[in-house]
Amino acid sequence: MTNNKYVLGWIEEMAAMTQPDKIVWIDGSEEQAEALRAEACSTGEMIKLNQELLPNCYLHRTAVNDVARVEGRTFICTSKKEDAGNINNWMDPKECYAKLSKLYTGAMKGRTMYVIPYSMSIVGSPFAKYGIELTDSIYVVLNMLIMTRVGTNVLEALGESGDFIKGLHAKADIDEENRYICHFPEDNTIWSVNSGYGGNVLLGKKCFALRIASYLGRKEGWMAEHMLILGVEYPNGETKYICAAFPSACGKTNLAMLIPPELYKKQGYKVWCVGDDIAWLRVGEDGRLWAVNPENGFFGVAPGTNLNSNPNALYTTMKDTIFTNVVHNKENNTVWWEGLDKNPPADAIDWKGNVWDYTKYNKADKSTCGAHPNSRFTALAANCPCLSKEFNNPKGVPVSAIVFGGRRAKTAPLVYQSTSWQNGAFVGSIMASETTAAAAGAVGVVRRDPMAMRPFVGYDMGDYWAHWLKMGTMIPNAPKIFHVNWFRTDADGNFIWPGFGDNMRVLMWILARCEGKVSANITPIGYVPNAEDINIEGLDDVNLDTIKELLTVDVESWLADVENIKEFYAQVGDRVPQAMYDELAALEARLNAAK
Ligand code: OXD
Ligand code: MN
Repeated sequence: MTNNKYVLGWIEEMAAMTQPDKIVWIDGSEEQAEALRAEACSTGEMIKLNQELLPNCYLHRTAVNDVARVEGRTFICTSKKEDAGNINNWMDPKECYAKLSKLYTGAMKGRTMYVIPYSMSIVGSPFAKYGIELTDSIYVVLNMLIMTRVGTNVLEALGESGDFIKGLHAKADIDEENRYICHFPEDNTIWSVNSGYGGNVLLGKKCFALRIASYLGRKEGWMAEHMLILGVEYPNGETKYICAAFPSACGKTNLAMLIPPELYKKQGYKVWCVGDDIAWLRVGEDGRLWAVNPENGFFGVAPGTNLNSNPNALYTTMKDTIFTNVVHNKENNTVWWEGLDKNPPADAIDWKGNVWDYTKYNKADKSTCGAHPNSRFTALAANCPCLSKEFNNPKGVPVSAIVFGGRRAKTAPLVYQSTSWQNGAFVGSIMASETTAAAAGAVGVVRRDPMAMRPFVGYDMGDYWAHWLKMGTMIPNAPKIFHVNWFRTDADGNFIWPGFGDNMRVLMWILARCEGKVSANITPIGYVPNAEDINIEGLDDVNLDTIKELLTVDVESWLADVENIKEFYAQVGDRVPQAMYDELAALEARLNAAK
């Protein structure tokens, strides 16, 4: 498939270590994919679903000990510990290569090594970066065929160059104790062993497109961010783009595929999805910031996805999809998950492969769920009904606004705008979510998750913030930066804001601000809307007083938050830029003055 000596030499070395019986190159063709699907079904690795109801859809179950990303076993292996920083786990590269080499030695005996040449972003685009993943899992191959652009054209585009990301994955024994997801940013290398779960083994996604790419972005002057990208089309046909970063479990995929409320729909507004998870951002010749989604599909959480919460995601999964760890509905050979509808199948197999009795399901006890709470669909972006026509534009889309968000019961208002790029980067650095009653452990514990990148920055967090600040000086026409919180609760703990499609009402204020079309109130934390400027037409349970409540800035709880931020900054360590400390001190002073 190629004469590239860097590619061939590296594969030879990895094959000598892992000792596969055969090596198969993945060419991106449908014939080869179909043969692999058939092989996976013959071994039980996948189950072919009802081809009339779910054409080209399959079900896979991971090992029960292997259902999520493992942050505790994820390492950034830079030669100097301080370059990985305090927030990441670090291992010395030499030590890590030696340790993992032992785990890889002979790990592919009796198995096939698949060679997957793939591109993140459109092959040939100025944004594109190439990778090769070596894996002994057909499931990984089939997922990569959905999530990235795979094929011989990648090798052609790479030519003789050694500039590609080398990813090695072996399932080995799926042994939790020896599971490692290791990144060597100085060597463009990722090694993953003893897992078969998507986030740990689809190396193009979190490992490459965020951890390694964030490192490359810093070196090369661009940004890799954990952000959705959506376009709002106005009735006159013009489209404005927004990138948004939220910690997990805050509805990123739902926002990316938002259905406009009737009020906007009837005027001709439309919302288009460019991406639901990752954005690569570069400064364009016109001085604006441009974004692409480097992925080719969605690796979305299934539970809770339904015709109300996210019809576009549900339609996207109705063909060409791999479901992982959901319920197998034996009645019609389809799938089910909690929150899909109110009709759990009577004849069903749960995510562990056991007979599942839905009458024993108790919402408060996750162990009774039929689908794992982190069960997933891997679906092609091309099948998404609201996919933006710019999805395949190699230039990307120009970004008007960057939105950060968190899950805060009281502190953060529904929306506010930062006062500058530097202040916006500070707002990103203090992003946080509170644990909810739905999760195990204490309720209301604040987890700081800067820019939603806490588990995904491939280097020191303080240096990452410095890169954000530097980027601000490189974008003459920078997007405005906002913060939203859909999760304010009343005294009884009920959500006040309806969320979902109605979030568009907030996005419209954000875009109006970007165009200078609406005024706002300056508060100690930034610009907050005049309550009248959030359009509530057609909302039953929300009136002007509700909006006023949602927009209040409670000085005391913000001052308590400032103390928590100081602790977090201290934890990030001595590379926190002085500008961030200046922003923090200025915030504290403004809050004290407002007491
Ligand atoms: C994801 C995540 O799977 O952020 O996208 O965990
Ligand atoms: Mn994500």
